[in-house]
Amino acid sequence: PFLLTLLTHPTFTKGDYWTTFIDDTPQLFQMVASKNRAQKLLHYLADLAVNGSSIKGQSGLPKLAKIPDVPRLHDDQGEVIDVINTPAPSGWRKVLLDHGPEEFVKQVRNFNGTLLMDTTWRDAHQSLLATRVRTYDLAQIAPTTSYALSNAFALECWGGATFDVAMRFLHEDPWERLRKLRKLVPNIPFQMLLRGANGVAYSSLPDNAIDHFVKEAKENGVDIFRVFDALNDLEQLKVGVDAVKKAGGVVEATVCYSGDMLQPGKKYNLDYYLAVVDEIVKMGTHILGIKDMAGTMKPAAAKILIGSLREKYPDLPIHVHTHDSAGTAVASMAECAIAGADVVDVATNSMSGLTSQPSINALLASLDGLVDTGINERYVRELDAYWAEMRLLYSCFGTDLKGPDPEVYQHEIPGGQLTNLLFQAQQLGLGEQWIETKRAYTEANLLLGDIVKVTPTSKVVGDLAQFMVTNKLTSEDVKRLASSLDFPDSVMDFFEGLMGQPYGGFPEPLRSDILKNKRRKLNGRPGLELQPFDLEEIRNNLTERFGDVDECDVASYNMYPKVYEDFQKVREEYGDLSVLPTKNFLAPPVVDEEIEVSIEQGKILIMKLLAIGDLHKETGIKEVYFELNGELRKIRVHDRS
Ligand code: 3PY
Ligand code: ZN
Repeated sequence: PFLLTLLTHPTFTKGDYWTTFIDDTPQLFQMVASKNRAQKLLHYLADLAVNGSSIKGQSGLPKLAKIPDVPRLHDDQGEVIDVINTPAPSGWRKVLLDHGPEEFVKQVRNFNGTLLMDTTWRDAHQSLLATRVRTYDLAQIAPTTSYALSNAFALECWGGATFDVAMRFLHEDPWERLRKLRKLVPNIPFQMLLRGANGVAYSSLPDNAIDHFVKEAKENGVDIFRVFDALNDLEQLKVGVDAVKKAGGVVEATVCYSGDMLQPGKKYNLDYYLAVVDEIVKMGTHILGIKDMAGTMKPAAAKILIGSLREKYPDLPIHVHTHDSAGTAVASMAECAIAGADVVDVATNSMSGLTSQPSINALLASLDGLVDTGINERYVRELDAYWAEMRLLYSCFGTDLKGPDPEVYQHEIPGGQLTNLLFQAQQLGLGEQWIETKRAYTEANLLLGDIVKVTPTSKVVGDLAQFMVTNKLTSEDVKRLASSLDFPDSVMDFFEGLMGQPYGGFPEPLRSDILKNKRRKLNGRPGLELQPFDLEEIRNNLTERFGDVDECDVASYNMYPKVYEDFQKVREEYGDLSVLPTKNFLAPPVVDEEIEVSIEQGKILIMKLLAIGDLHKETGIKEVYFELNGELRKIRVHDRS
């Protein structure tokens, strides 16, 4: 392509070139670069045209065959607000940037009411749409969101599973997402979910990798870090907390709420939570997070828990997170607000309910006349029109969950995992399979010692449950045959101690039987056993292999080495796929449809599929013809059918 560009450049064709032509014409290289990018995108579209989508978890095509409309916001006089050219009203981020974390949380605590965090960009789509919402769609709605939610405490937009899924399944760079959104939303704090000493991975990393990751996250746009440990292991939690402190971020050290504490005889009861919070307060945190990942905090429990904490720690800002799996989240969050929580989590209406967070407008209505939130009810209602269309656009990733699951108080499956397991059971016809999965999950949890279940420990319980169902094993069978069974890796990791120490210790003799001759037994913090990463060497190594890399690439590689390598390979082949509209990322191009893509400021590509040639039987190749900005292009694609 370089030679072709060179030969067709007007200067060259006129013949009046000279030897320094290339040096004096740097735009030539830019032309070559953007032609390369266009060519790579055509390759992706051609492959999609011939072989269909290879995006994991996709079943069928999007129900919406267009780019969703960006809704318009109206002011009190009914006039349309020009959100692109009118700077959004300044919000809590200005307080944070002007005065720092201590003063920020003081003002949050002094706010006369309860603030809201919107989780739509992270947990809501993680819980409902397999974390598949792409940067393209978030960026489209970002300016409107920045206006509509300008008084929100924060937007949760990063961390959790989004990091892994962005690279692994969407082939996009999570860091680029963060930077892009940050630019578009300067006024609302950004919050991320950090899995303590696991970072955004599934088991512990060396401490220096966590410090490095958090530093980059802060520098690239995260303001507030919700740090949790899946077992409420304080040593593990502290690794994340210390990393955020060092990076200068707002620390939201979090206790995970597990099960219905109102039921008698529960391992995780009010005394347990109060004791954990005491330790968290001693550790030093700007905000206390309470993370009800399965949505098992009933309204009465919310009132007691938040009420007790409020009384004990009058100055401590409290932020509560829940899921609506049981259908009670609006009521619970209303109780939290009334009992003195400073922030509660909600999602936009069309991305709320079921395994996601409670609906923002339902909570606003529940609190109307009782508790102020600072949120403009009309703006968020108008904003939601976008997400109603997004549900259609991402319909190929949704599950068919139709209503609340009252059994969540028994099985305690976290929201995101509930959708996942349901999806798998659905493939097998739901019915008995689903009932059995839930029963096995409850049994597996008890076998493991009734642990706190959230990533990564929820995966351990889920894997063990599926192992038991597949191999038709009862709890008694597992105990009896423990030393000879070939358990899933996650179960082995858990028993080894790689996810930290569970409250009350590991169940014995099961642990010893399972680990026998296969794994060591860690009884302290796993990070103490891990060698620090040589970050410079990693960077040099990545530079050698992939060219231009930065500290964010190093952090991605540290979290997910293999996923990062695969991501780089896809990028090498297809370029930056995040620029494609979602419909064109998921659905094969249609003949004569114009696909418009902006690859950089002022650089628009218009691609149009013209025809797909016949299969060359000997080579298995099909030729796919496109028009690219009016020029004919031919792409050869291997037919994998
Ligand atoms: C995650 O760790 O991804 C979670 O959402 C836990 O709730
Ligand atoms: Zn959650």
